[in-house]
Amino acid sequence: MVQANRRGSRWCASGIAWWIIHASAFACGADSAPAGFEGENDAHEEASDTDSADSEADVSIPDPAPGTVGGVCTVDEDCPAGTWCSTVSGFERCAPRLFEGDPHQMDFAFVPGGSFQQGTPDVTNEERAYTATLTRNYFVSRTELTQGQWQAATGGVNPSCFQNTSGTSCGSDDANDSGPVEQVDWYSAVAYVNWLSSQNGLQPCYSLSGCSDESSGWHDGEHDGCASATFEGPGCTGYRLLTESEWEHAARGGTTSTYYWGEAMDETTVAQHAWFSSNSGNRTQAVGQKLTNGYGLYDVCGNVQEWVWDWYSSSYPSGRATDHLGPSTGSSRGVRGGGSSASLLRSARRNSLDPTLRSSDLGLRVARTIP
Ligand SMILES: [Ca+2]
Repeated sequence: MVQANRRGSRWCASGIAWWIIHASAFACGADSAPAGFEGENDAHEEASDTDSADSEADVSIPDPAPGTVGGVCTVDEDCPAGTWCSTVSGFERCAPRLFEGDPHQMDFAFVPGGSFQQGTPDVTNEERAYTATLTRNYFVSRTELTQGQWQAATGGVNPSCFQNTSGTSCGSDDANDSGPVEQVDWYSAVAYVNWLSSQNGLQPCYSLSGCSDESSGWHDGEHDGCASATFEGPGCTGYRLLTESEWEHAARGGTTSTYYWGEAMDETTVAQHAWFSSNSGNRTQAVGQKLTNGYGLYDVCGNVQEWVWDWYSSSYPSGRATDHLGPSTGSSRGVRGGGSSASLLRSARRNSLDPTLRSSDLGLRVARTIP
């Protein structure tokens, strides 16, 4: 099922591929699901230790007190050390401050924990909805990680294809600081967020072992793979990737609609919110130009796809689950938030890819649990 899910199409120009590797929910899902599929798990599905399929009531997570980490604020002086008052109107919160004084400062949005319906109602495919509960509030970077931010971490190494600001061929002029970093494999994404934690005196959230290219490291975005990767769990205080459940909750921005802007899928409406096949010019675009969702996040749908923590499983938990981390093993990692066509920009739409894959439409977004 996982391999069958790796359906792809590509846009090529000037001999360089702008890969749109997408698993079509329509091609792989409900239409061909056999009777009795619902409730069955594939070979990779294995509940994680922190899962609890239960009958608990929905939980409500307290909002951080004003002036504490994640709390509302008016000016920087309201916020504790290591944070600042995010200045975007309507989203003022004491958010982490990275790279003090650096032009590539990362801006984080506050996402409240709680319960929500993850997936799509009334389907029996890999999006079959369940009640997901997230027991923590968390920060999510408001944009996809940029090339400038990646280079600030790597001393200028840029793995991206679209280092230029125009055209459909890979460029090497390094002029695209505001473009999303891409051609980053999953292991390099994990190594990057661990690096962010270590730079800021925080607990690294992942342990990688048995990596095949430890000599060259993660800076070039090309990790050939590791024997194992372990996650400290959502209680980890450092920077990390989102879990798939956290990603969808953040992407919905408080909505239950098909798209975070509602149900409209006409090109004019979609183009106000997302870069996709009709308006992207078959390449990535600078982050943060479209309308945000309800939590202040840009480009959650469209532009690059974003790695998440979870191994992919073709079924969600049945009923309810709390702090779901996905299966404990697998062959592909979850990828969310891309989509070449409007129908693939749905908040519930899932995808997965080999964790060693690098692609010019595949990057990451950074998260952190609010203590
Ligand atoms: Ca995206």
